[in-house]
Amino acid sequence: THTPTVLAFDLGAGSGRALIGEIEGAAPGGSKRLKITEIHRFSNTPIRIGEHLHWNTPGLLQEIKTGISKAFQLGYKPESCAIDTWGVDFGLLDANGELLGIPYHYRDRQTEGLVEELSAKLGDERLFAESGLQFMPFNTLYQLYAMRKANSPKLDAAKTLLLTPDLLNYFLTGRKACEFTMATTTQLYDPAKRAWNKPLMRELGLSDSLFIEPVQPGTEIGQLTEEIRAELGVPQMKVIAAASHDTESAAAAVPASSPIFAYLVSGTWSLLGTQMQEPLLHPDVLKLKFSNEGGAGGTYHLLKNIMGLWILQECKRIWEQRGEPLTYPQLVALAETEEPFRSLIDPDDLRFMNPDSMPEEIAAYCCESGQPQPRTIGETVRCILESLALKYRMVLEQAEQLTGTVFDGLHMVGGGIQNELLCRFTAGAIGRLVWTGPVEASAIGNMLVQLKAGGYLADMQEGVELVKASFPMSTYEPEQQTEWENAYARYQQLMEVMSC
Ligand code: ADP
Ligand code: LRH
Repeated sequence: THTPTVLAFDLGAGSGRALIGEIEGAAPGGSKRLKITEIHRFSNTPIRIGEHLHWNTPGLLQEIKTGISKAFQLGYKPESCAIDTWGVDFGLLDANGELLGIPYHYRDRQTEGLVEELSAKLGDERLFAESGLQFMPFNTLYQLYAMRKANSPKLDAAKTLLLTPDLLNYFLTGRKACEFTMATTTQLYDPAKRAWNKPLMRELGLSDSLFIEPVQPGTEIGQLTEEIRAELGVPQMKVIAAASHDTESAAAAVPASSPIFAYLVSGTWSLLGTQMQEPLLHPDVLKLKFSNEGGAGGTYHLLKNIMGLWILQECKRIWEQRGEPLTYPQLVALAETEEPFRSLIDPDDLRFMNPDSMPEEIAAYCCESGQPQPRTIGETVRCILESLALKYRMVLEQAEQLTGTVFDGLHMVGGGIQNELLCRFTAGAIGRLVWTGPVEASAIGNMLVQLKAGGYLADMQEGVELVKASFPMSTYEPEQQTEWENAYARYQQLMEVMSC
């Protein structure tokens, strides 16, 4: 029997992977399952050149090529492949269709101060009404404005802007396209008008023809170019637009039992939100700093970017540099035996976006807020994980307030769910059930869009059913409710004091 097979590339800010997805039992009457096999994994390390931080875009393309080669060498026959990546970042193409310069990394410091500057110039209400987004300093809007202010010759020469997945798809197929879910991360796409915000582009001195008309997830971009097929020795393969924003691919694979549910995509970032049919452009969404981002299958998602496990990743990197190379399980084990709630931080304080030394930044925050500074690695990790869990409670309650919904629990997906202590803490902090799985939600959501495009799924809901049938979930019950309630009260006070 024919086994529908697709290849998914999921590129996170920390690492990328290639996975094969196969529908087993696809014969009529069989019970269908999605089998996933990781065939390639690589790290995604930013490169500092002079003052700027960049992505290693050619290196990422090379890893994607390796993934394609491996798939065929291993004997798989994927009908299509698709790429999802982190949001907001882009490459600029010149009039000959060549890449101009090396794409910037969203943690590059060129956008510092620009959120305040554009808010003063244009007003928060307008900026929000025309984008529906939380004003994150790295949004495409601020990056382009930074280039404009720096009189970037690259920006002057640019004819087309392609967001990262679209750029990589272009390298594979020679076709320029713009995928909808990524477009909605730019802060230059107007969700009410469902169109690019060209007046705003012109007002900021940006060309209004840089952006291409968005296409929906599932659109066929093209086939691998002849050059790539010859280089890799592989046959023809379709390249499909996934829900190319990794967060939205992950959200499409949440194994929820009802259409209204809360989820947390846990990786470098923590994205906590809920699926909607329409963007919610109420002023309270602006006040509580939530985003409306386009999703797969015509959905919109109301969610908040929380700084996430980036904080732990950075500490791990610094400790490694200082001669203490520890694995995640080792770090978690150290935290587990530490004293609870010794010190807490607001993970979303912008000081944690890209400090020189994360452990020192955490210590400084604790000192300034009159709390004991973490002295050991274990104390630091505990502080990070408890603070994240408490932040999740705050954001979950805000999501309920904005949508008028009560969620019975929280679905967690992504690499971060391998941190069982964080999952336990989250259940404790929110005082409700936490369901975890799958770890590879982004790659799976990517596959679902391809399988639907191939005619193997009627709609995205059938994809969710397939996920439920194929991957086990774990459940965490809330523990130590009195302790967590007390910690939350303390946390709320801390947020008030530190926001003054
Ligand atoms: P991204 O796609 O954003 O790069 P992932 O979804 O791969 O992120 O998740 C990466 C995070 O998962 C890491 O920051 C780390 O905190 C966590 N993680 C990965 N492996 C483990 C593990 N074995 N135990 C605990 N946590 C882990
Ligand atoms: C998570 C993510 C998030 C974006 C950030 C830049 O990987 O895509 O949704 O805001 O990266």
